[in-house]
Amino acid sequence: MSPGTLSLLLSALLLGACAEEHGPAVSVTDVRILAPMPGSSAGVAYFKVENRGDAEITITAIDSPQFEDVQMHETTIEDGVSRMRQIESVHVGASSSTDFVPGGKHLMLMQPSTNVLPGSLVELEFHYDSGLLIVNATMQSRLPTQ
Ligand SMILES: [Cu+2]
Repeated sequence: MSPGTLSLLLSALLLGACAEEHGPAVSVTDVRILAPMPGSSAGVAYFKVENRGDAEITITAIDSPQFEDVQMHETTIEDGVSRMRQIESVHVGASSSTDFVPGGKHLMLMQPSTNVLPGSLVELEFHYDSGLLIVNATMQSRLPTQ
């Protein structure tokens, strides 16, 4: 083996280690899935989408095998009244993150395809640009708002 070949091999190894250390560019963390309120059939999910990459990503859809209808929504206050509307896509800038939180962007989980109860595992499939990210979280029960 020539010294040149050896140094090429070494740099390939170093590059590999580097890529592993940085992990995936897009991740979803702090996932909270809440069961429907009494009298409602829609669950809700909150989470943080983190984009450590150097290009903006666009989330075009989020699906779940446990629900027939999953919609991204955004709550806004108009004339002192809280309203929510469906949003078709969500952008997450390079080296940035977007939060889905109560009172802001959130995910509505509607028309359960199985008997989803508190304690059930729910899978969320995030479709963005050419990527797909799957996360699982346990549905939590919640008390009605006071
Ligand atoms: Cu909503």
